[in-house]
Amino acid sequence: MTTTTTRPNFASPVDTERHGTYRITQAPDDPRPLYRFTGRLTADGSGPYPAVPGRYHLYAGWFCPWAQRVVLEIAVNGLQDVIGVSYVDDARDGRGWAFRETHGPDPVNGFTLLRDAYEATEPGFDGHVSVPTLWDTQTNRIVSNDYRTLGLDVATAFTGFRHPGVDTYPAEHRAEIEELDAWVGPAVNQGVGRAGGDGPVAEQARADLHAAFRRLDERLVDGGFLVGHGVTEADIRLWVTLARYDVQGNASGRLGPPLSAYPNLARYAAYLAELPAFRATTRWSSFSAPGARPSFLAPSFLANEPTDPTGDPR
Ligand SMILES: N[C@@H](CCC(=O)N[C@@H](CS)C(=O)NCC(=O)O)C(=O)O
Repeated sequence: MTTTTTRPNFASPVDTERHGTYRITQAPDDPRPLYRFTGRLTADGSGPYPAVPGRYHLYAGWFCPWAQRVVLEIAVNGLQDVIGVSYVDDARDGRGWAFRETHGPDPVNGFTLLRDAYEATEPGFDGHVSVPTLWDTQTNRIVSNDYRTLGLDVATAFTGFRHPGVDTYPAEHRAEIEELDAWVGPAVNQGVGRAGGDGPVAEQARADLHAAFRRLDERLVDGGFLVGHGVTEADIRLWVTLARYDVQGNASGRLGPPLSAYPNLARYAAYLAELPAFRATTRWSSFSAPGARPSFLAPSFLANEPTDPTGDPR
Protein backbone atom coordinates (compact mmCIF):
# COMPACT_ATOMS: atom_id res chain seq x y z
CA MET A 1 0.00 0.00 0.00
CA THR A 2 1.31 3.44 -0.82
CA THR A 3 0.55 6.54 1.11
CA THR A 4 0.76 9.92 -0.48
CA THR A 5 1.76 12.83 1.64
CA THR A 6 1.39 16.32 0.33
CA ARG A 7 4.43 18.33 1.14
CA PRO A 8 3.93 22.04 1.68
CA ASN A 9 5.32 24.32 -0.99
CA PHE A 10 8.30 26.36 0.13
CA ALA A 11 10.56 28.79 -1.69
CA SER A 12 14.22 27.90 -2.03
CA PRO A 13 16.52 29.66 0.45
CA VAL A 14 17.29 33.37 0.11
CA ASP A 15 20.00 33.69 -2.54
CA THR A 16 20.88 37.26 -3.49
CA GLU A 17 23.73 36.11 -5.73
CA ARG A 18 21.28 34.29 -7.91
CA HIS A 19 18.17 36.47 -7.54
CA GLY A 20 19.67 39.86 -6.72
CA THR A 21 18.22 42.14 -4.06
CA TYR A 22 14.59 43.19 -3.87
CA ARG A 23 13.71 46.32 -5.79
CA ILE A 24 10.70 47.96 -7.37
CA THR A 25 10.74 47.67 -11.14
CA GLN A 26 8.04 50.21 -12.05
CA ALA A 27 9.29 52.83 -14.50
CA PRO A 28 9.74 56.30 -12.92
CA ASP A 29 7.31 57.90 -15.39
CA ASP A 30 4.54 55.37 -14.67
CA PRO A 31 1.81 57.46 -12.99
CA ARG A 32 0.16 54.55 -11.18
CA PRO A 33 0.61 54.33 -7.41
CA LEU A 34 3.07 51.74 -6.14
CA TYR A 35 0.52 50.52 -3.62
CA ARG A 36 -2.41 50.12 -5.95
CA PHE A 37 -4.63 47.56 -4.27
CA THR A 38 -6.93 49.58 -2.09
CA GLY A 39 -10.15 47.52 -1.87
CA ARG A 40 -12.31 48.08 1.20
CA LEU A 41 -14.16 45.55 3.33
CA THR A 42 -17.72 46.57 4.09
CA ALA A 43 -19.97 45.56 6.97
CA ASP A 44 -23.17 46.07 4.96
CA GLY A 45 -22.04 44.34 1.77
CA SER A 46 -22.27 47.61 -0.17
CA GLY A 47 -18.98 47.01 -2.01
CA PRO A 48 -17.35 44.06 -3.77
CA TYR A 49 -15.71 42.84 -0.53
CA PRO A 50 -18.37 42.19 2.12
CA ALA A 51 -17.10 41.21 5.58
CA VAL A 52 -17.77 37.48 5.31
CA PRO A 53 -16.07 35.12 7.81
CA GLY A 54 -13.56 32.75 6.24
CA ARG A 55 -13.47 34.58 2.91
CA TYR A 56 -10.25 36.59 3.37
CA HIS A 57 -6.68 35.69 4.21
CA LEU A 58 -3.96 38.01 5.46
CA TYR A 59 -0.36 37.59 4.38
CA ALA A 60 1.76 39.14 7.11
CA GLY A 61 5.36 39.21 8.31
CA TRP A 62 6.34 38.93 11.97
CA PHE A 63 9.08 41.51 11.41
CA CYS A 64 6.82 44.16 9.90
CA PRO A 65 5.21 46.86 12.06
CA TRP A 66 2.67 47.76 9.36
CA ALA A 67 1.56 44.16 9.03
CA GLN A 68 1.46 43.78 12.81
CA ARG A 69 -1.09 46.56 13.05
CA VAL A 70 -3.55 44.48 11.04
CA VAL A 71 -2.65 41.23 12.81
CA LEU A 72 -3.20 43.00 16.13
CA GLU A 73 -6.61 44.25 15.03
CA ILE A 74 -7.53 40.64 14.24
CA ALA A 75 -6.23 39.41 17.60
CA VAL A 76 -7.69 42.17 19.80
CA ASN A 77 -11.08 41.74 18.13
CA GLY A 78 -10.90 37.93 18.44
CA LEU A 79 -11.24 37.43 14.68
CA GLN A 80 -8.65 34.65 14.34
CA ASP A 81 -11.32 32.22 13.06
CA VAL A 82 -12.77 34.85 10.76
CA ILE A 83 -9.63 36.02 8.91
CA GLY A 84 -6.74 33.57 8.48
CA VAL A 85 -3.15 34.81 8.79
CA SER A 86 0.11 33.40 7.50
CA TYR A 87 3.64 34.73 7.75
CA VAL A 88 6.33 35.17 5.14
CA ASP A 89 9.97 34.50 5.96
CA ASP A 90 11.88 37.34 7.66
CA ALA A 91 14.45 37.64 4.85
CA ARG A 92 14.10 38.16 1.11
CA ASP A 93 16.08 38.30 -2.11
CA GLY A 94 15.11 39.77 -5.49
CA ARG A 95 12.03 37.53 -5.56
CA GLY A 96 10.56 39.47 -2.64
CA TRP A 97 8.86 37.96 0.40
CA ALA A 98 8.53 34.18 0.34
CA PHE A 99 7.08 31.27 2.29
CA ARG A 100 9.74 29.08 3.85
CA GLU A 101 10.07 26.45 6.56
CA THR A 102 10.82 29.24 9.07
CA HIS A 103 7.22 30.40 9.42
CA GLY A 104 5.29 27.87 7.40
CA PRO A 105 3.59 27.64 4.02
CA ASP A 106 0.82 29.64 2.41
CA PRO A 107 -2.14 27.54 3.54
CA VAL A 108 -4.60 29.10 1.10
CA ASN A 109 -2.96 29.12 -2.31
CA GLY A 110 0.26 27.20 -1.77
CA PHE A 111 2.18 30.14 -3.24
CA THR A 112 5.90 30.03 -2.55
CA LEU A 113 6.42 33.73 -3.28
CA LEU A 114 4.15 36.56 -2.15
CA ARG A 115 4.72 37.96 -5.64
CA ASP A 116 2.58 35.09 -6.98
CA ALA A 117 -0.46 36.69 -5.33
CA TYR A 118 0.32 39.97 -7.09
CA GLU A 119 0.89 38.23 -10.43
CA ALA A 120 -2.40 36.38 -10.05
CA THR A 121 -4.16 39.70 -9.47
CA GLU A 122 -2.30 41.79 -12.04
CA PRO A 123 -0.01 39.96 -14.47
CA GLY A 124 3.34 41.75 -14.75
CA PHE A 125 2.76 43.67 -11.50
CA ASP A 126 5.72 45.99 -10.91
CA GLY A 127 4.86 47.90 -7.71
CA HIS A 128 5.47 47.05 -4.06
CA VAL A 129 5.14 43.38 -3.12
CA SER A 130 4.49 44.14 0.52
CA VAL A 131 3.05 42.83 3.73
CA PRO A 132 0.33 43.19 4.84
CA THR A 133 -1.57 41.86 1.82
CA LEU A 134 -5.21 40.80 2.08
CA TRP A 135 -6.33 38.03 -0.29
CA ASP A 136 -9.91 37.27 -1.32
CA THR A 137 -10.51 33.52 -1.66
CA GLN A 138 -13.74 34.11 -3.57
CA THR A 139 -12.52 36.27 -6.45
CA ASN A 140 -8.94 34.94 -6.15
CA ARG A 141 -7.29 38.31 -6.07
CA ILE A 142 -5.71 40.80 -3.72
CA VAL A 143 -8.17 43.09 -1.97
CA SER A 144 -5.61 45.50 -0.56
CA ASN A 145 -2.04 46.00 0.54
CA ASP A 146 -2.82 49.36 2.14
CA TYR A 147 -2.07 48.74 5.82
CA ARG A 148 -3.91 51.82 6.98
CA THR A 149 -7.33 51.02 5.55
CA LEU A 150 -6.83 47.30 6.21
CA GLY A 151 -6.44 47.95 9.93
CA LEU A 152 -9.51 50.16 10.04
CA ASP A 153 -11.62 47.73 8.01
CA VAL A 154 -10.73 44.82 10.28
CA ALA A 155 -11.60 47.05 13.24
CA THR A 156 -14.98 48.11 11.91
CA ALA A 157 -16.39 45.74 9.29
CA PHE A 158 -16.78 42.52 11.31
CA THR A 159 -19.03 43.98 14.00
CA GLY A 160 -21.17 40.85 14.34
CA PHE A 161 -18.20 38.52 14.80
CA ARG A 162 -15.79 40.29 17.11
CA HIS A 163 -15.44 39.89 20.88
CA PRO A 164 -18.43 41.45 22.61
CA GLY A 165 -17.53 44.76 24.17
CA VAL A 166 -14.44 45.29 22.04
CA ASP A 167 -14.36 48.31 19.74
CA THR A 168 -10.90 49.39 18.61
CA TYR A 169 -12.19 52.26 16.45
CA PRO A 170 -15.16 53.62 18.39
CA ALA A 171 -17.14 56.29 16.57
CA GLU A 172 -16.94 58.68 19.53
CA HIS A 173 -13.12 58.49 19.64
CA ARG A 174 -12.23 58.44 15.94
CA ALA A 175 -11.45 62.15 15.73
CA GLU A 176 -9.14 61.89 18.76
CA ILE A 177 -7.41 58.77 17.39
CA GLU A 178 -6.73 60.54 14.10
CA GLU A 179 -5.61 63.75 15.86
CA LEU A 180 -3.03 61.69 17.73
CA ASP A 181 -1.97 59.98 14.54
CA ALA A 182 -1.36 63.35 12.89
CA TRP A 183 1.73 63.85 15.11
CA VAL A 184 2.55 60.34 16.38
CA GLY A 185 2.51 59.00 12.80
CA PRO A 186 5.20 61.29 11.32
CA ALA A 187 7.31 61.72 14.47
CA VAL A 188 7.20 58.16 15.86
CA ASN A 189 5.90 55.52 13.39
CA GLN A 190 7.60 57.01 10.35
CA GLY A 191 10.16 59.01 12.34
CA VAL A 192 12.24 56.10 13.66
CA GLY A 193 13.24 55.23 10.10
CA ARG A 194 14.43 58.75 9.31
CA ALA A 195 16.10 59.18 12.72
CA GLY A 196 18.73 56.52 12.08
CA GLY A 197 20.65 58.36 9.39
CA ASP A 198 23.26 61.12 9.34
CA GLY A 199 22.83 64.81 8.65
CA PRO A 200 20.28 67.47 9.56
CA VAL A 201 17.16 65.55 8.46
CA ALA A 202 18.02 62.63 10.76
CA GLU A 203 18.97 65.00 13.55
CA GLN A 204 15.61 66.76 13.29
CA ALA A 205 13.86 63.37 13.18
CA ARG A 206 15.61 62.37 16.44
CA ALA A 207 14.55 65.64 18.08
CA ASP A 208 10.94 65.20 16.88
CA LEU A 209 10.89 61.56 18.02
CA HIS A 210 11.95 62.41 21.57
CA ALA A 211 9.65 65.41 21.73
CA ALA A 212 6.80 63.07 20.79
CA PHE A 213 7.92 60.53 23.42
CA ARG A 214 7.87 63.31 26.05
CA ARG A 215 4.40 64.37 24.97
CA LEU A 216 3.14 60.78 25.09
CA ASP A 217 4.77 60.31 28.49
CA GLU A 218 2.83 63.31 29.83
CA ARG A 219 -0.39 62.07 28.27
CA LEU A 220 0.02 58.68 29.97
CA VAL A 221 0.79 60.06 33.46
CA ASP A 222 -2.44 58.64 34.88
CA GLY A 223 -1.95 55.22 33.28
CA GLY A 224 -4.57 53.58 31.06
CA PHE A 225 -4.78 53.70 27.30
CA LEU A 226 -4.09 56.49 24.84
CA VAL A 227 -7.76 57.12 24.08
CA GLY A 228 -10.83 56.05 26.03
CA HIS A 229 -10.90 53.05 28.37
CA GLY A 230 -9.78 50.14 26.23
CA VAL A 231 -7.33 49.19 23.49
CA THR A 232 -7.94 51.22 20.34
CA GLU A 233 -6.26 51.62 16.97
CA ALA A 234 -4.20 54.39 18.62
CA ASP A 235 -2.54 51.91 21.02
CA ILE A 236 -2.05 49.39 18.21
CA ARG A 237 -0.34 51.97 15.99
CA LEU A 238 1.96 53.07 18.80
CA TRP A 239 2.78 49.59 20.12
CA VAL A 240 4.25 48.26 16.88
CA THR A 241 6.85 51.02 16.96
CA LEU A 242 7.50 50.96 20.73
CA ALA A 243 8.10 47.20 20.60
CA ARG A 244 10.85 47.68 18.02
CA TYR A 245 12.42 50.88 19.32
CA ASP A 246 14.94 49.56 21.88
CA VAL A 247 15.75 46.32 20.08
CA GLN A 248 15.85 47.44 16.45
CA GLY A 249 15.90 51.16 15.58
CA ASN A 250 17.74 52.18 18.74
CA ALA A 251 19.63 48.93 19.45
CA SER A 252 22.89 50.84 19.08
CA GLY A 253 21.70 53.76 21.24
CA ARG A 254 22.07 56.04 18.23
CA LEU A 255 18.53 57.40 18.34
CA GLY A 256 18.83 58.64 21.93
CA PRO A 257 17.72 57.43 25.38
CA PRO A 258 15.91 54.09 25.73
CA LEU A 259 12.16 53.97 26.31
CA SER A 260 12.77 53.43 30.03
CA ALA A 261 13.79 57.11 30.15
CA TYR A 262 10.06 57.87 29.78
CA PRO A 263 8.54 56.20 32.85
CA ASN A 264 4.85 56.52 31.98
CA LEU A 265 5.39 55.49 28.39
CA ALA A 266 7.57 52.56 29.52
CA ARG A 267 4.94 51.42 32.03
CA TYR A 268 2.28 51.65 29.33
CA ALA A 269 4.42 49.62 26.92
CA ALA A 270 5.08 46.98 29.59
CA TYR A 271 1.34 46.78 30.27
CA LEU A 272 0.48 46.33 26.58
CA ALA A 273 3.21 43.69 26.22
CA GLU A 274 1.37 41.54 28.79
CA LEU A 275 -2.01 41.65 27.06
CA PRO A 276 -2.70 38.30 25.34
CA ALA A 277 -3.30 39.79 21.87
CA PHE A 278 -0.08 41.81 22.04
CA ARG A 279 1.91 38.88 23.40
CA ALA A 280 0.59 36.55 20.69
CA THR A 281 1.43 38.88 17.82
CA THR A 282 4.85 40.20 18.88
CA ARG A 283 7.65 37.92 17.85
CA TRP A 284 10.70 39.65 19.28
CA SER A 285 13.26 37.44 17.55
CA SER A 286 11.93 38.47 14.13
CA PHE A 287 13.04 42.05 14.57
CA SER A 288 15.55 42.24 17.44
CA ALA A 289 19.26 42.83 16.96
CA PRO A 290 21.35 40.06 18.57
CA GLY A 291 21.49 40.49 22.35
CA ALA A 292 19.13 43.49 22.35
CA ARG A 293 16.18 43.62 24.75
CA PRO A 294 13.38 46.11 25.35
CA SER A 295 14.33 48.46 28.21
CA PHE A 296 10.76 48.35 29.55
CA LEU A 297 10.62 44.56 30.05
CA ALA A 298 12.36 42.07 32.32
CA PRO A 299 14.82 39.88 30.36
CA SER A 300 12.78 36.75 31.21
CA PHE A 301 9.78 38.15 29.34
CA LEU A 302 11.27 37.32 25.96
CA ALA A 303 11.55 33.61 26.70
CA ASN A 304 7.90 33.08 25.80
CA GLU A 305 7.57 33.85 22.12
CA PRO A 306 4.45 33.17 20.10
CA THR A 307 4.64 30.30 17.65
CA ASP A 308 3.62 30.18 14.01
CA PRO A 309 0.25 28.82 12.97
CA THR A 310 2.21 25.70 12.00
CA GLY A 311 3.27 25.26 15.62
CA ASP A 312 6.89 25.79 14.64
CA PRO A 313 8.43 27.01 17.89
CA ARG A 314 11.32 28.85 16.25
N1 LIG B 1 6.21 51.18 3.58
C1 LIG B 1 4.79 51.11 3.50
C2 LIG B 1 4.20 50.13 4.49
C3 LIG B 1 4.27 48.66 4.14
C4 LIG B 1 5.66 48.14 4.12
O1 LIG B 1 6.63 48.87 3.97
N2 LIG B 1 5.83 46.86 4.30
C5 LIG B 1 7.15 46.35 4.19
C6 LIG B 1 7.61 45.43 5.26
S1 LIG B 1 7.66 46.17 6.85
C7 LIG B 1 7.21 45.64 2.87
O2 LIG B 1 6.64 44.60 2.65
N3 LIG B 1 7.95 46.27 1.97
C8 LIG B 1 8.10 45.83 0.62
C9 LIG B 1 7.71 46.95 -0.29
O3 LIG B 1 7.06 47.89 0.20
O4 LIG B 1 8.02 46.88 -1.47
C10 LIG B 1 4.24 52.47 3.75
O5 LIG B 1 4.84 53.19 4.54
O6 LIG B 1 3.20 52.77 3.16
